[in-house]
Amino acid sequence: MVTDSAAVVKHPEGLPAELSQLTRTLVVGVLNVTPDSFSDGGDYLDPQQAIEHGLALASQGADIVDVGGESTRPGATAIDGATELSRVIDVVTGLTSEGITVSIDTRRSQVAERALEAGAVLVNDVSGGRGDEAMWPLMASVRAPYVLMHNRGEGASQDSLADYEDVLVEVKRELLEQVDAVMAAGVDASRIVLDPGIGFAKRAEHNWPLVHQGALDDMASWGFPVLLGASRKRFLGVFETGEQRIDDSMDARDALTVELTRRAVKSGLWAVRVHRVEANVAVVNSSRVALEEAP
Ligand code: PMM
Repeated sequence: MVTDSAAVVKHPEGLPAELSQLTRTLVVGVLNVTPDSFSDGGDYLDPQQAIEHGLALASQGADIVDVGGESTRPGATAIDGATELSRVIDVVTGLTSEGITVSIDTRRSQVAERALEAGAVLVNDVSGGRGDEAMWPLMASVRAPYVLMHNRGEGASQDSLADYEDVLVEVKRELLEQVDAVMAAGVDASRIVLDPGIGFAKRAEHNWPLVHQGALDDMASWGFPVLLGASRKRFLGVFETGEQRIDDSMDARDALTVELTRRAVKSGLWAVRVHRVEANVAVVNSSRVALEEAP
């Protein structure tokens, strides 16, 4: 029996059958193969170490391992497509050959295309299609789902673009405008996943309202599967009032991330993208237990 403790999720078309038959929120594990991502930069730059970490995320219960080769942190060093490709391609191949379900976190069509050829099942584009004009034609020609994230610009310019009167209304409007554009480029609506882009062109005062239960409920009604990527982000270090938390350790941010996963599950969001997989999987599963045990 379905109660409001966890809503049934909507999947995009084009996912492998093992995932699309699940009725719960999926857990996407973060695997950054970069020297400079903010929380795990440099940890997995060696392909073998990256593959081992990806296998560990999957064994902890990640439904998808999201491999990225370019840091999106404001101020991160820009790299070219060849460098990004050389970081990720062996890792994607190594994981898919072990039967792991992989997504590719890239704004470059060239990287997306090679990763799909190497067995990745989804393209996660934090640029919302602004990073490479060949991305949408590529996505129109393949079956894989496409994560379209809200963003207003690239790199260091992002902070100056964080200007909102009503962040939820504006994020929704801007994302749906991008949906129209990506569909006009030939991508089928059924393969689109939306993402509010927590931390992208947004400060803490914009991120917090986006993760209120009511806002997540609203996102779940936008007509598309929604992915939430709040894990370990900087805004978790401050209260909603703007006051700094005394404990802003990664452990504290992980604990808050788990709390947000609980909300995402309750709202029926499609997936959460997280660094600490085990604790988030536990929340997803305990919500399901509550669901199954409900009278
Ligand atoms: N955040 C980051 C990278 N990729 N992808 C999606 N879809 N949504 C996000 O919020 C997102 C992302 C940056 O975080 P990281 O450096 O911890 O990976």
